[in-house]
Amino acid sequence: MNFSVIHKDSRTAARSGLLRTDHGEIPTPVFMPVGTKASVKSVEPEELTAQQTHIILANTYHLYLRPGNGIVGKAGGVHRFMNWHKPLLTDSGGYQVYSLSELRTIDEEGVRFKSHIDGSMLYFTPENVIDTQRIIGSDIMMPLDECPPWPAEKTYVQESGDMTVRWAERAKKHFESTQPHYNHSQALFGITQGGTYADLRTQVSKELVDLDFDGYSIGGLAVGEPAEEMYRILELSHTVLPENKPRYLMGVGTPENILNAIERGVDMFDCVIPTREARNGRVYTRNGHINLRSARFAEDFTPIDEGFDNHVCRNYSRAYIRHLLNVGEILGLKLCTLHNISFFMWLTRTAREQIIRGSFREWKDSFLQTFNAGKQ
Ligand code: PRF
Repeated sequence: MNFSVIHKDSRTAARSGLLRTDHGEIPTPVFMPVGTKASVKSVEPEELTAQQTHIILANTYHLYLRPGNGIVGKAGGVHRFMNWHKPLLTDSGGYQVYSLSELRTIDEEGVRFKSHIDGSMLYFTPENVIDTQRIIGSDIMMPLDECPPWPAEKTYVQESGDMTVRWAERAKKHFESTQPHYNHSQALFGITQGGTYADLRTQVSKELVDLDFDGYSIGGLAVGEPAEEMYRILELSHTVLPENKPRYLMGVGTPENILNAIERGVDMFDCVIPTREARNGRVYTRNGHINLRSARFAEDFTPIDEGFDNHVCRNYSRAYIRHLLNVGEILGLKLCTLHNISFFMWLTRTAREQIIRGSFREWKDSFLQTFNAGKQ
């Protein structure tokens, strides 16, 4: 993997870059649709490509539980298994263990937890989640970390952050002593923690920078803290993380969060918002989001976003998609998903173009003004 910053905004910390992997190039800033279980729900890989998706995210935790390393290995890795031949990033599973499983116990060695599928007891260590990601064959891997809740006592966040750094060191060592299983190289990012405590966040970030990762994920944010707190930590991260390495803000977010994070130097994002909300009928337009299940769209034969150039807006009306949702046709969920993915890809692509053009700030302000004015 190789990353270059191509253009730096003169008035903000925003930058545009190019991330090169053996599965292709990723222009940044970039949004990564979530395909937790090796599927972006309801969408085929070629349809993702048609919506200009460059990279997707899958989860080590889910794939380890089902179908398991044996089957993923026999398939020749997740790219071949799911027929997605562009870049793939995997989360380590740490975060999912904390949010999904019961009975977890964390100690220095790793995290023991009960599977949310069959109740069996499982164990993740910094080393074995690297092994699993070697089998998955993701282009970009994440180390095991611990994401404290918000708010949390400072002493807890400190101890947890220190442990995340020790785990990152073990992950890096194991990464360096193992080889990819397939014919492409794999990168390993570090994940910063430290909650919203500036001194802890700085300390963890610096220690990870000393370990020299291929990129840096910013974890432990968007866990319930006010957006302003998150932005403050991003500003701090910008000053501590190396300029020539990609920065990935995990699990973010709304269009507003994404643009504000780009303004503060973030390059990569993933979030379930576009895909999950689509399945509840919420679709994004440049005038805010609307819910297509609403009766007020019953006779609205205009596209979701008039003049928005994507497959769904060119071919279908609000009334038709509302009808599909109303009668429970699965095509309704799929069209909403395709549209939202296309919208989020447009958002980060346009941010990139505006950074290159030198007009990011103005564009962002005017986009958000229109977007927030129309929100309902
Ligand atoms: N750690 C990991 N994955 C994550 C997070 C984290 O802190 C977050 C927090 N927003 C989302 N996904 N490993």
